Amino acid sequence: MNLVTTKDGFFNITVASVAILLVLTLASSSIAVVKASPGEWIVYDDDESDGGFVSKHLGVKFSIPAGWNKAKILTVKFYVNELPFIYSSTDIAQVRVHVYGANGHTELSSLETTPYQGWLTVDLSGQNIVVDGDFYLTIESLGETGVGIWFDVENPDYRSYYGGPGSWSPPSLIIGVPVDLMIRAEVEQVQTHVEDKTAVGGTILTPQEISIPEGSTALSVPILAYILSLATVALAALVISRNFMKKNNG
Ligand SMILES: [Ca+2]
Ligand SMILES: [Ca+2]
Repeated sequence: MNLVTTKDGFFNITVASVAILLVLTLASSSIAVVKASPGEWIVYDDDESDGGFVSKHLGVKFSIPAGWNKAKILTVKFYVNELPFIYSSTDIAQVRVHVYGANGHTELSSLETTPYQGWLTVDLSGQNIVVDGDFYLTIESLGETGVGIWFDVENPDYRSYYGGPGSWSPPSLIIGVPVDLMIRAEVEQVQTHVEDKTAVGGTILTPQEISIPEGSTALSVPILAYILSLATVALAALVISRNFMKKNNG
């Protein structure tokens, strides 16, 4: 029995809307559940330079924060005190920033940039470099002279090197005391997430690495379950009401 009344039309639209909501809710149950993770700076210097060290290639070995399994490298900062030059004091050479793995010679990424004095900041977030342990961040002069980096002598961490991949040496070999070259890394925790395969209507996904930038949010399973139950109750109520109206009208 088809009733062509204003009320019946209203119900048809409402039932269709609830059905769409249900479909959307079921589809969204495959959204990953992860927590936002802000970037964190790894710093081995005390923020007060005590001298500068010049070399063609120098860097620092970093360890990801305690308790982290994986980290994405976002930014590197080099405190430059002397620029590399090619032919004259006005002709500044490019530098190449390298990321090496824990062994100090497996290159994970590199990019060329124009150096400047002060905190030379290089964005590596677009390189999508994910590490699961130690890594090296280095700066290589592409000019005829080296590049100079400020260092700190207090509380040395024995992580600073000059030379090149496979042949790193501590600056103390030349200047006699251990130093921390002022090179810093910003990293973001990467969490490994396994999708809930029991979710109704959810797509079965394989474990994946998801990196959530600061300020991002993700819907949680309890919220989705709540929406789903509300929609189900609303749909049931509408169907009952409609049947009731049909009986009364017909
Ligand atoms: Ca110092
Ligand atoms: Ca230190």
